[in-house]
Amino acid sequence: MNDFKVLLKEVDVNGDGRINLRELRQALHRLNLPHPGWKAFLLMRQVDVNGNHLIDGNFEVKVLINLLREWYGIVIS
Ligand SMILES: [Ca+2]
Repeated sequence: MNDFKVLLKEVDVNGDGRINLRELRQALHRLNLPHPGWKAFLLMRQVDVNGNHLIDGNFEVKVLINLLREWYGIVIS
């Protein structure tokens, strides 16, 4: 498990193993990224492939990690 997944787990406040918009915003905030609220909204729109308003499953996490690299240059190994 990499650091980002650890972080996601930490911000998974309700512990259901999935990340909602509020939890994503907290994750961006913890990473000291600018405009966490707005960016979380934009990220969720792209990452939530199955449209259930949660980041769930390895595929969506992978999409999220790719976007963080594209948008912020954050490399998560
Ligand atoms: Ca989803």
